[in-house]
Order: sequence, then structure tokens, then C-alpha cells
Amino acid sequence: MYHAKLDRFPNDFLWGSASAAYQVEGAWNEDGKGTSVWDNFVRIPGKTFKGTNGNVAVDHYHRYQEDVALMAEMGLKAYRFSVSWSRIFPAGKGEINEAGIQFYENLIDELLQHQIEPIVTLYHWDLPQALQDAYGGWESREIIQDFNDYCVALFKRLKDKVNYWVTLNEQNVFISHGYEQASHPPGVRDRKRMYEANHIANLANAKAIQSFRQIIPNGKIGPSFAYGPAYAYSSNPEDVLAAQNAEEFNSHWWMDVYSWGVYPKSVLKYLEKYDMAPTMEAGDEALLKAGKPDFMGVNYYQTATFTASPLDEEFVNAKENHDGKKGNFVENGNAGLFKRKRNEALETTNWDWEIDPTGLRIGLRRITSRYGLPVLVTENGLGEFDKLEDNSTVNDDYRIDYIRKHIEQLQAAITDGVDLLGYCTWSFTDLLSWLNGYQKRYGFVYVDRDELNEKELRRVRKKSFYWYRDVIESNGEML
Ligand code: BGP
Repeated sequence: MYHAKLDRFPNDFLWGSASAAYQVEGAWNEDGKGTSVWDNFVRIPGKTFKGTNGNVAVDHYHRYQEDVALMAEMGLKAYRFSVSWSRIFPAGKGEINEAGIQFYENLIDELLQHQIEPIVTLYHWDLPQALQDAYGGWESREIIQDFNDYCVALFKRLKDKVNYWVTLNEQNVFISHGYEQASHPPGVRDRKRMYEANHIANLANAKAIQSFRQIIPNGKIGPSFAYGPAYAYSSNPEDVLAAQNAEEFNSHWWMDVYSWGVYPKSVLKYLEKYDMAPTMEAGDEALLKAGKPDFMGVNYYQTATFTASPLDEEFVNAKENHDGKKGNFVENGNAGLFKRKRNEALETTNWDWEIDPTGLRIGLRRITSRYGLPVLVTENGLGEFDKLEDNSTVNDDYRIDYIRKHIEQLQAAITDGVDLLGYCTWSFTDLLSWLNGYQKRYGFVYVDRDELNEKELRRVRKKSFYWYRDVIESNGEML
């Protein structure tokens, strides 16, 4: 669809930026915080790039006022951040840790004073270790009640201050990395357990939304889904079918449940055949159906391109690129369903992520036609090496170019009819990339630290900082 003239961004469009507790806060054991599964996982040798961890991260916990002042200077309209469950309930449940909740209240007050809309993510992967130990975390139905109690505590405390809430960040990522690839906690490789844990996470998500309706009836809530729209490698119908398989297994499997409370039929039938289907108990379907979100949160980084894969195909384990040395792509997939190929039409980042602004529009369109829900882009951005020049600036024209092209596609999507609430870049300041250390940078604000040396953690405005400020000020006119 080409348009002679594009619609404008709505006047209340949420120009934002995002982060997650473990990646920015630091203060991992301060003010009564309990240990999270990530606090421990990063200590296992070989799990993260150069053994990096978030003990100090970028020290947002102590420097939030300075960071919010920078957001205000930029004119940011919204800031998405996550609450660390083990700050609120150090053992995952029980008594509220007042000092922990106070930190978030202070942060929110600071944002509101500067007219920045807080978008609160309830779960961005840092599960209290106590719940992992007590009953295996996401593998037990006990977590549904505990997650609900934690969410309700936050809803009640923050209901007059926070309108926008995100339930689970990238359930598809933390579940598949945690239980299939073993690259996130709890480091399991077992697909049957993965589908069980995923079903329990779906129930927890739905229950939290159900509670939200009672406590904050006028607020907005939804999950953040890591959506990588599937493309066919060629027009060969076998490839088209492989892409459809990938879309159903990798995306509809989650988004259908969020939106409609049902699993896609063909995937469910396949899992039943291989004895991997999740256990459905009485009441599950009703609960899933009661958890309909107000919007689909979308974290978008790239599309994925697929070709057919025969039943007897064998895949080598995909070699992950965590050091920024380009050219590591290895074909991988699911025998009998699909095989992922490099899309030669697209450039990649140094971490081998394909750069595809049009894919964002395609994804937003697919969500709009299939689910009819408003969309909030909760993450999008470029992870790259940055160079601090003259100790005072970073000329990150590549990041400006990346974000500009994605914003252009947002505007086209709005013109196509997508109901878009806002756009949060990943990220505001530089931060810890879970498995890639500190050298893979995403921010508008450079943080002067490296993998092993925290230095002074000085904040430096990058060129993209001033550029995004102008974008916001002109409501997307000046790109
Ligand atoms: C998403 C996560 C973010 C962030 C981002 C960039 O999957 O929600 O927390 O990390 O990806 O990924 P990475 O840090 O691996 O480059």
C-alpha cells in the first residue's frame, strides 16, 4: 500500500523509551531486596559475555533522578520500566518490603512531576529465586496465585499514578530460552516442560489482567510480545507453508491465547501427537478467555525467513553471536515444520540481527487484521558498538537512521489503519544486555562503563538524544 500523503501521529501519541530492572538498576542486594534467578544465573561460568552481571548495571537505582532529568530534557512522553518482584516481596510472597516499593513510588513521582507517563512492566524475567526453589517457578500452578498477589499489591499501591501496565515481558522469549535453549534461567532443555510452563504463564497473565479490571477499571494493560513476523524464503508453496507454520508456532501460539483465550488448532494437534501439549484443567479456558488485554505490546527487532524442512532434517545447535563478531548465522529450525534462512535482502547488525523496518509495519498490520487490538510498541532499537569521542559525545548516526526508518513505517502503519498508542525505543540509557554484556549499546544516553570496569558511570548525551528530542517536539514531523 502506497500513500500519497501520510496521516499525522495522534496528538497524545506516547513517544517513549524502555528499560528493565535487572538491566539498569544495580543495587542487587540493597534495601531488603531478595535474590532473583538472574542474580544467580549470571554467576554460572560461561553463561554471559565475559561473565558480566547486573550487580551495579548502570546504577539507575541511585541515579534515577539524574536519568529522569535527562528524559525530561529530551521531552520524553512515556518511560517504560519494570518492577523487580524480589524488591517488593524478597521471598516472592509474604510481607511487602516497604523500602523496595518506595523506590518505585519515588521514580514514578519523579516521572509524573515531569509529565512523563509511567508504563510499568510487572515481570521482566527476574523471578524471585525463593519461588524457583520452593516449587520450580513457572512450572508450578502455585505461581499463578503468587504472581497475582504481587500484581495486586502494585495495582493497589499505584492505581492513582499509573495508567499503563505490561504483564509479562516476552513470555515467548523467557519460556523458550529458559526451557528449550537453556540460555536463560532455569537453564532447562525439555520441550514438554517448556509447554507446561508456558501454559502456566498464560494462566498467570490472564489472572493478573482479571484482577486489574477490578482495581483499575480505567487503566490499560497488556502483555509485551517479542514478535518476529515470518516470511517465506521463496514463492514455492512449500516455503509459504513453512512460513505459515512458523507464524503459527512462534507467534499465534501466544497472541491467540492473549487475545482470544484459545490455542491455534494446528499447533495444539501437533503437540498432542508428540505428547507435548500442555495439561488443561477445568476452568483454564474460562480464565484465559477472561484475560483479554487492552492492547498488544510489541517488542520488534527483526523478521525471520523460512524454508521447508523435511521430517528427518537434523539441525546443529545455533551458535549464538554474543560478542558482536558478525557472520555467525547458522540455519536452524524445527524438523518437519520450518527452517530459518538468512534473508539476503536485508542487512544485519554486528550481532547478526536482520534490519527490517518494513517488517514492523507488516507485523502491526497482521496484529490489526487478526486481533483488532490497539498496539503499543514496547521495544524497538539498535544494539551496536558506540565510540565515545573527545570524552563528550557519540556520533551514532547509524542509530538515528535505524530508528528513523522504523518511525516512518509506524506512520505508514497508522495511515493503513493501525491503532497505535505509542512507541518505546529500547533503550533510554545504555544498559546491560542480558547475554551480551555492556558493549552492545542501545541508549540515547551513553553510560561510561565497560564489561568489567564500572568507572564513574557518567552519562553522556549521544547525537541520537538530540535527534529524538526533535522528533518528539515535532510529534514525528521532523525525522
Ligand atoms: C528483548 C528484551 C530486552 C532487551 C532487548 C535487546 O528481548 O525484552 O530486555 O534485552 O531484547 O536484546 P539484547 O539485550 O539481547 O540485545
